[in-house]
Amino acid sequence: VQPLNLGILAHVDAGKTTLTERLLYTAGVITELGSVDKGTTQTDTLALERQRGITIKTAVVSFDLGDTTINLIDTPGHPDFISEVERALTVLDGAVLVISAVEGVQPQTRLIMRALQRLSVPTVLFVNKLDRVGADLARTVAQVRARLTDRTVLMGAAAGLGTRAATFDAYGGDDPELRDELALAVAADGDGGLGGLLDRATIASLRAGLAARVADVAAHPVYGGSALTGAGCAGLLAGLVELLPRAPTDADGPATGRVFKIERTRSGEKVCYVRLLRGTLRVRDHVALGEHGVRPVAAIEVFGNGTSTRRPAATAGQIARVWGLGPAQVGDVVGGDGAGAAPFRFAPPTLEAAVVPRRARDGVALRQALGQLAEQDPLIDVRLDDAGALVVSLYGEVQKEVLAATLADDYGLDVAFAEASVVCVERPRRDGVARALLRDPANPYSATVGLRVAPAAPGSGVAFDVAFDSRLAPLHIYKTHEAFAEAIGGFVARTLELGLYGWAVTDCTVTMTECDYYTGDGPAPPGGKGATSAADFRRLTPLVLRAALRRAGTVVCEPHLLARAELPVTALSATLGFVARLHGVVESSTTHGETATLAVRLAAADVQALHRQLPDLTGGEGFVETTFADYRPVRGRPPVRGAPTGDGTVTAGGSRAARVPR
Ligand SMILES: Nc1nc2c(ncn2[C@@H]2O[C@H](COP(=O)(O)OP(=O)(O)OP(=O)(O)O)[C@@H](O)[C@H]2O)c(=O)[nH]1
Ligand SMILES: [Mg+2]
Repeated sequence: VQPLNLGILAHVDAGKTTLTERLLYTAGVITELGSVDKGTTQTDTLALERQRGITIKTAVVSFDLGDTTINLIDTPGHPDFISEVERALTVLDGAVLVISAVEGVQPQTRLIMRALQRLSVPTVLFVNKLDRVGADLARTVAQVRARLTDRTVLMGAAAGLGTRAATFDAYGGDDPELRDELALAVAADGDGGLGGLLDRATIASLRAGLAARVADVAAHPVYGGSALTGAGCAGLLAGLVELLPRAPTDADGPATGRVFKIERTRSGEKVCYVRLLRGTLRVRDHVALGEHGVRPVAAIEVFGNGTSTRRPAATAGQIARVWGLGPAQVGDVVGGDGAGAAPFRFAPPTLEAAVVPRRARDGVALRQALGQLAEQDPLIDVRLDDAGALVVSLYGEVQKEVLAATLADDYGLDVAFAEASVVCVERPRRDGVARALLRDPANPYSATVGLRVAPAAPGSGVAFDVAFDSRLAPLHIYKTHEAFAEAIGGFVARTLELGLYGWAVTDCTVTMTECDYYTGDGPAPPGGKGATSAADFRRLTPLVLRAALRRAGTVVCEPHLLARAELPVTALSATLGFVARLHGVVESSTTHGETATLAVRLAAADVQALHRQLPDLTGGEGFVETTFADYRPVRGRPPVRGAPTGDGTVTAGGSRAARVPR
């Protein structure tokens, strides 16, 4: 059997979980259909998910169809849980992007489609909820073509829209409509290769050609239906099996895989969900876990045939639940050379909030619990602030409530969150260079380190490289040039977590320009310094880097969001006035009959004000949705996090030094 790891992705509430349930039912894995509204589905299994009717964690269910094992990965759509989607994206062979035929293309739909395209994940679109009043397939497809991709191929025809009896029948055999649809796709494709398809004699070869184009992410088949009534779902399933490529299954050699989900069993055992990319993973294999060392695999379960079963091994393409990988974190690469593809990033969390236990004696337990939760979701990023309070990074209010409820339900911890505040970043203003020399008596450490920090493109993150005479690398301490560069790069990354104003420094390149050491032979450096050790580099690098950073100076930047508001036309001018007072930039403004749609870029700190004011401005008729846009320099005085020293810098004893161990 060949695995097909298939992600179900969409804006919140589009019907992913309902569709997952329906596909399981259609494939015969379950004989009774669960419902999100009753809290009885296969994938929304957490108590919180059932109470709230939203998906919070990625879940895997599987079934066999012919010679294919389909692993369905149901993801959350709420923007507070976008990091779950981020991780799922790295393990997919294909995706179904669900779009509601009533709401149409929504902000998260676009965000996800862009990510799927960037990662070259073959994607089929499913226009759901054809049974709901207001459903419109043609309008939705037109929106898809205008806002997502013009490489659509509509795979069938709908009837009875907006009623329980709505249907979607997939084209088959020689349906001329399919040829017409392909002709449209050809026109959009230019010389991309679809042109040749139309001339082919048989519909079979035409469809095979389409599958090849889907695999190349050059065409997106569009199916329609209703996950609730089941209309169109058998056709969708057949289309997925026909048109999406299978996972590569090269089982030779040692295993490489990626951890995309971690859960704890009732008894507290840690289970890692690993997508095998290459090779074979066996029980008792010792596997490398990136920076977390080497661990023996204690047990393996492989997904297939409706469940996951104990197996002695898992092979490339499969999804396995793996026991024994103690220190693993979500996102880790298991085995292999460690050089997995760089993880895909949506937006970082833009908020943080202090969390305190209501019972003072729960402090230690709270730390441990947050440490465990952070291992399942590295972006939770727990740290201690200067006042000794635990601070967690957050995407939004719903995530905050979910965290509080999880701490209460799973750990028996009653906590209070302070109001969330916006997390800024710092970017270097210009190049800054600093060095400390081995033979300088003022340098207390037995090493030479020279560093340059330079601004880099917005959104590029932190890069580290070396540019000194390679003969001067201390290979008697670090063995290889790579190991030395990795060690210094690690010290650099940790130092940059705390910039001049207390925020993390990003979008820069740090270059090691000078390096020297003393082996203990020959003339000793002044000040009675002994032979250079790893500790000298570990302690000196942060000092030099902070000096370089002070010379470069930094600009504090705050997150900006793109807010999309819908409101009655009558409320438009009042809303525009309010947005202007918040220094928002109107990117577009359109009206359809009575309704106006506004796209506005705003500082994240001001978005709350818009949320609060909108009901008043629009008589309760407006709503607003936001997505992360970018970071922009703060207007006016830059906010400082941590204890300021008075010279525009914060004490290095600030928060990051006191990271919670995981
Ligand atoms: N009428 C109708 N309702 C649907 C359909 N599919 C889903 N729903 C309803 O839409 C709501 C959301 O469905 P879910 O399956 O939870 O949507 P989701 O995309 O998984 O939501 P999140 O995981 O929270 O992002 C529920 O009330 C479903 O009953 C459909 O085809 N027709
Ligand atoms: Mg769901």
